[in-house]
Amino acid sequence: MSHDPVYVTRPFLPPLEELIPDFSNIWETRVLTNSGPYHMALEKALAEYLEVEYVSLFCNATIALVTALQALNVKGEVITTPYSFVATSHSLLWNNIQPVFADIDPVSLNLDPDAIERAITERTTAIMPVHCYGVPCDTDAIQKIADKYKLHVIYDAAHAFGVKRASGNLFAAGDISVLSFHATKVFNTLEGGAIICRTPEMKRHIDHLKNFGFVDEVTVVEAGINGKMNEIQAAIGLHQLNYLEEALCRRRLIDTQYRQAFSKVEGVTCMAVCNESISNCAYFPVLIHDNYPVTRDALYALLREHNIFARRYFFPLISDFDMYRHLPSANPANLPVAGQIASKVLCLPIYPELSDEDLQRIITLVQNPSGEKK
Ligand code: T4K
Repeated sequence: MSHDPVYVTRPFLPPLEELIPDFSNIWETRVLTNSGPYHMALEKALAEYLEVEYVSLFCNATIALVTALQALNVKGEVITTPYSFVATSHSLLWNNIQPVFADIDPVSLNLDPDAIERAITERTTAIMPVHCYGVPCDTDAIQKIADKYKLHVIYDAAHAFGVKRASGNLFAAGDISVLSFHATKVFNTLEGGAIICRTPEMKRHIDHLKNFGFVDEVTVVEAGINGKMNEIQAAIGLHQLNYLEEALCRRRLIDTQYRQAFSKVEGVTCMAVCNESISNCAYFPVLIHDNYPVTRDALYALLREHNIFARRYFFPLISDFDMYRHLPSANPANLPVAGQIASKVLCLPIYPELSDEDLQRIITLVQNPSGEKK
């Protein structure tokens, strides 16, 4: 029996008919972009939802990361994780900053604070950690290091929308957090992103930087970029917010079913459940160990044969791409944990519309990759 393809994710969208009145309004008013009413309303709604004061919307998280570094005037070297999507360290290169890779913690898969401290040199000016898969970094330990060495902290929070933490708002950590609203994320505006910062002055600065550096009609103060989110995206975002809790609930249900199903499968481990935070279940990574009947790549291929497109996020490590490999910190001996994890990880499909039937097919294949009758 052939099945429709099942991808690692499928964007959630509100019903089209709900969007039409807003699209009609945008058509009528011809206000398409440049901080129009939907843009302003989404910034306000997100600030409320995220319980933060200052949100600046962006066209995507990559441009937001580039802009965040400019807003803080970061130069020299920045310590970051090799276990992420390549946009994290690309944002450093766009600012002529040298990425310095530090190893990750084997449980959270986020930057290991001890490794951060070991990587500091006199050229270090900032730390760019990632809340990988939405799992919060050890923000207290990172802030201690930042305070001790007077470093900025820019969190790449691309995966973290919707994560709630008991010990204080995750997005209040560091100087700046950057969110992604890409189609593949828990909350999407097709493409999109946002910067969360801590002061009105910083928000003003960021808003100038995302609009070419214009302060008013006749004054340009910096080489800003065009990082603005348009009105259609902002309108979609406002509707998405209404469905967010429902979407998160379905994700959590799938997460629980995977965990139960794999709890007794030898050679498969799921990410530890973090009691300190409520997960957004943005991804469902599993680690495939040597005592599993087949290799990680064989399981990946087996799933593909069944039209199921799991992904090896984040393999290869950023530090293993040719363009980063020459950096001294990219040496695999410096990144043993990240190297191990990248060779074992497989992200299984998780999204609100994943059907029970498809979920069961995935579970059965992972439980029994050799297809033996049991
Ligand atoms: N920092 C971190 C830590 C990130 O993970 C990312 C992005 C960024 C920064 C930068 O954020 P943005 O600038 O994008 O806002 C995807 C996403 O393109 C990327 O946004 C994301 N991280 C990364 C982890 O995943 P690919 O190359 O794996 O995407 P793609 O096109 O293969 O999509 C994966 C699956 O999703 C497809 O097989 C099918 C499904 N899909 C995808 C799209 C785009 C859909 O069903 N519809 C769609 O429109 O990078």
